[in-house]
Formats: sequence, structure tokens, C-alpha cells
Amino acid sequence: MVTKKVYLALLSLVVLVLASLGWGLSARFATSATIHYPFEIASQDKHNLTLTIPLRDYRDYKERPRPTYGNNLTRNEIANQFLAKYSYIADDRGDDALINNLVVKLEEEAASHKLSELRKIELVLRFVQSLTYTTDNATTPSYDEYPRYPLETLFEQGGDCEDSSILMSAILMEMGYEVAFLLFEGFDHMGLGINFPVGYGNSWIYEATGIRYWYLDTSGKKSIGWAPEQYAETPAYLFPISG
Ligand SMILES: [Ca+2]
Ligand SMILES: [Ca+2]
Ligand SMILES: [Ca+2]
Repeated sequence: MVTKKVYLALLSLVVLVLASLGWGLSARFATSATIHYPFEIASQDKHNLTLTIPLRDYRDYKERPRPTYGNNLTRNEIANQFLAKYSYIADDRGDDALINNLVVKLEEEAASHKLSELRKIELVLRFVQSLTYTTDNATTPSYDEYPRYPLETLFEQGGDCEDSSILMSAILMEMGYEVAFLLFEGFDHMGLGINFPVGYGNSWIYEATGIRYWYLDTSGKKSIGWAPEQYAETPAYLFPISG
């Protein structure tokens, strides 16, 4: 009789432990998303990163209001207004742990493949370019421009040119680089400039400081330093974000 009681007590203890474990696990699965990012530099040169993003952080960013823009401004003022707001989004503190984690993984990937500094920047560019290009018209039709916080772009695994430029700037700033947003004259495309001597391709000079920024086309397929042909000779508005 005693044995049976002990047996029952043990059994209920096991059930309790299992139930609480199960609850703990399901709660854990429900609070974050684990996302894999396969990407390649060439067909023989494949990479894969994994990030875990807390759902609460994603919801928090998603609920934040997007910037509004003033009227009756010159084109120069409009460009500055857009890029100043994007720079706040790029430099938000709420994603520091995630961006740091991503940078650690990218640095490890670069080190294990013995990449030069130039190739490391190319690795970051290819990672950002591998995200799906989605237009604001399709994903956020109630906004003319919907700039995404870096965490949103990572979670949704896509965005348009300002979203990928914002994400790439956050990564490169965390790596210690000086970067500038680069908005082309027609306001129809943007990318990122990096103060790193790529030595070939397209670059633009920020006149106030004389710093040359080499171009990174974050939403296209161009390699480090190169802009799509239709923008290669086009004037652009520059907005340094760091340094
Ligand atoms: Ca940040
Ligand atoms: Ca847009
Ligand atoms: Ca966007």
C-alpha cells in the first residue's frame, strides 16, 4: 500500500515536472522567432546566419509611428529631412543587442573564411542584399514612405532601398565604420556610402567635410563600390550618420 502511494506521488511529480517543462518550452517558443538567413557571395561561396528575435521587440517597433514630413520645402531640405529621420531610425538604441549579435556573427564568418577587410564589407553587403526586395506600396500601402527599423527589416526579411540602407548602416556603424546615406537626385533610389577606400567603382564626396564615400547598393545586386548604371553619374544628396 505504501509502495503504491509513493508510486502515485512520484508519478504526479513527474507529470507536474513534464507539464511545467512543456509550458516553459511553449512559452519560450511563443516569445521569439528564430530566423535563418542563407546567402551567397558566389555560387561556390555560401553562408548562413541565424538570429533569434524577441516577438515583443518586433511588435514594439511595428507599433511606433513613422516620421511625418513638412511641406513647402526645397529639394535640398526635403532630402535632409528624410535622411535625418532615417538616421534616427538607424541609430535607435532598442536593437543594440540584436545588431551587436549580428555583427559578432558576421565578424566570425569573415574571420573563419579569412576575408580581407574589403571582402568583409562585401560579405555584409551580400547579406543585406539577400533580403527580399518589397516595395512600400505593396507592404505598407497607407504610407508614401515607410522606413523600417533595422529589427523590422531583419524580422520581415525584406524591405525597400531605404530599409536596407538603414539596416546596413546600423551594421556598419556597429562595426566601427563611418557611413552616409546617399539619396539620388531624382529621389527614386538610395543606398549607402562608406568612408573606406574601396579604390574602384563609384564614390561621392560630401562637400562640407571633403570625405569620399564609396557606394554600397544595399537593395540591388551590385558588388561593393558599384552603383547601378543609371545612377553612376548622377548627383546625390549625402547625409553622414556617424563619425
Ligand atoms: Ca541600435
Ligand atoms: Ca520607400
Ligand atoms: Ca520602406
